[in-house]
Amino acid sequence: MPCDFACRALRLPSKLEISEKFISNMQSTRKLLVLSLFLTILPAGGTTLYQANFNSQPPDANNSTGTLSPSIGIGTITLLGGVTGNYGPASSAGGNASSDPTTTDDTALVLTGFPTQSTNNRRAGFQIALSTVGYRNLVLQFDSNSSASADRYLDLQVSTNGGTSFSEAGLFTTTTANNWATFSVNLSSISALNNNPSVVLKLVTEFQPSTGSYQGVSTTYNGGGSIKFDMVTIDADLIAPENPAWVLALSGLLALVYFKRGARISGRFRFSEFL
Ligand SMILES: [Ca+2]
Ligand SMILES: [Ca+2]
Repeated sequence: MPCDFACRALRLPSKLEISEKFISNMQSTRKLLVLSLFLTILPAGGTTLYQANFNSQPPDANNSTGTLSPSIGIGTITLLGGVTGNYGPASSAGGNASSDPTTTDDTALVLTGFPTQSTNNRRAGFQIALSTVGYRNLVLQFDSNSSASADRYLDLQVSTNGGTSFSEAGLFTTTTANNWATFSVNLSSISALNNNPSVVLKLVTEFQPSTGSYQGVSTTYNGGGSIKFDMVTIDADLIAPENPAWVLALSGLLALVYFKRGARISGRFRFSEFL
């Protein structure tokens, strides 16, 4: 309705102006309510916490050079048990390739110099030290390619105290030589790995189970065999931050105001008009 003389003199808003302003306020209230509820129920989602593709950073068009520095995230690789680390191509003519999507300068970590037969069980390989603070439900995945005389068993051990102690977490078996294969293990059942600043994952060669000796992939074991690694990846779920008390309180207050005012005008507006 138009504003009459007295209304204009006092600069009072008309009923129409009041209704428009009220609707605008209600719409703003709805947006805040939706935002606060979104903050309250923010879900966790999978993400790559760490990845090492061993490719040079930046690329140098030479797949015999590379780096132990991660391509994603933060973590430190250390070689164990006296093995020698080199870099080499992650693909070869006539053979398959690792899962690294890089098409040029695709490099793998190549470990050689493994223990002589029946010595240093679960000692030779490499480890990754990293923090999982803010993450949970870890999944380790890696590609490997072993020569015929390399040990066929890779043992995964995990530490939740910076390497002071380790526990068994998986055993991976390779029976086809010179073949890239992808291995994966879900570590979500080990809750101590979650949100932990001192996680260490260790991949080391292991004797054939229940025996005291290594077993070659497809021929007699020889410590001079090699094992290549690529795309060592740790995926995890981001831990949603707990909403502070004021967000929860605001959510409740906005909900109360919204529905109380909505009920008061229920005869004039439908709820759907605010959606
Ligand atoms: Ca390179
Ligand atoms: Ca690579």
